[in-house]
Amino acid sequence: MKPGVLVKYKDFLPVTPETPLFSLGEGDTPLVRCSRLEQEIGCGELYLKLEGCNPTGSFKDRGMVVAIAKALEAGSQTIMCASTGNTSASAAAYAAHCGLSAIIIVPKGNIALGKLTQAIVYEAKIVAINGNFDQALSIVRSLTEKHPVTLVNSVNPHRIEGQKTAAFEIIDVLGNAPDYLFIPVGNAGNITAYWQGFVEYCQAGRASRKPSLMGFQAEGAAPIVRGRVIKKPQTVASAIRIGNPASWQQAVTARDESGGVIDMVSDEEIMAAHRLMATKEGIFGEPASAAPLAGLIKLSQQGMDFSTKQVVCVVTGTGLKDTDVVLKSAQPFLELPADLATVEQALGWG
Ligand code: AN7
Repeated sequence: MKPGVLVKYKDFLPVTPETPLFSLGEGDTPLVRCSRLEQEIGCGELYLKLEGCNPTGSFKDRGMVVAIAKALEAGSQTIMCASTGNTSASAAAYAAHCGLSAIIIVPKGNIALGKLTQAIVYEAKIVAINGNFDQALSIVRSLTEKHPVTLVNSVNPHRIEGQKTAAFEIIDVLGNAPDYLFIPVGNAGNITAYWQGFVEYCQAGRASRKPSLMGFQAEGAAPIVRGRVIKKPQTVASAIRIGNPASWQQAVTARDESGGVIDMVSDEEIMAAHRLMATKEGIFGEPASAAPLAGLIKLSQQGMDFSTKQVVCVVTGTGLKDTDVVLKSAQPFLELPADLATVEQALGWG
């Protein structure tokens, strides 16, 4: 049995004797060496961290298990979040596992169907608003101040605490921090969490260096890159369709302290990387999860030399939640009668 994040990293987490310890199997996700992409890009060592292998299919489970444990410890009965989809899926699952009620607010029409399906099957109370994620988060912040409900968005510090364990795992596997960590940036909680994790592991003597953090937003939803709130964010990567990130300042700090960058990639670059990840390595991430690889390709094409560098890209969520985006642009495939000779001939062996 996998110990889960709470048990495995309890010495680094706000776990007290009163904190309930449970797990849906989050954490300990694969770090996959991608030699075909290394050749394609001209990268010394490239690893993809498959966060889609978490129980609800995204990195959110690492933070949610801690946030829910602390909510239980505090005697809370209901949790609430705004979400572009993955946070709500994770919140609803962990709430169900622990017998809590979950209320989620999502932007109508801009959440991948797999994620909505998760919230439905776990029987969260779902509110779809005619608005975007930023508006949903603003509503949730007000409601959780007024009512006895625990907010489990990443403005809840326990979420960040749990999510930092992904940085620990990378160091545990590689033996030290990589040169670069590429990561998508939406509400900016995860880049904040990774930086905290790398800093803490260094302080604890588990690593002798820290990586440069390379955050990537989508071009139509790039408030940090542009230095202003984006009122109507747009991108094919619905998970990071966020115009006013809650952890904006923390992300800028992570960037600056790590000597990294926060840059942006176009939807075309995201989808090209999404396809490359699948066809070159057999890894199916959701569009937002392809932003880091798109960023690595962009910087490499701009002349940045990664040929002697060790690079980790975080694939934050599984592609199975957002099949629409693939099927919409899919090439037609063969449809034939169930006849040996016909199939043989169509495959060119006729
Ligand atoms: C796959 O679920 O904001 O910068 O409400 O689902 O920590 O926000 C999701 C974000 C990257 C960005 N990749 O992380 C939500 C939500 C995937 C995501 C991000 C998200 P943050």
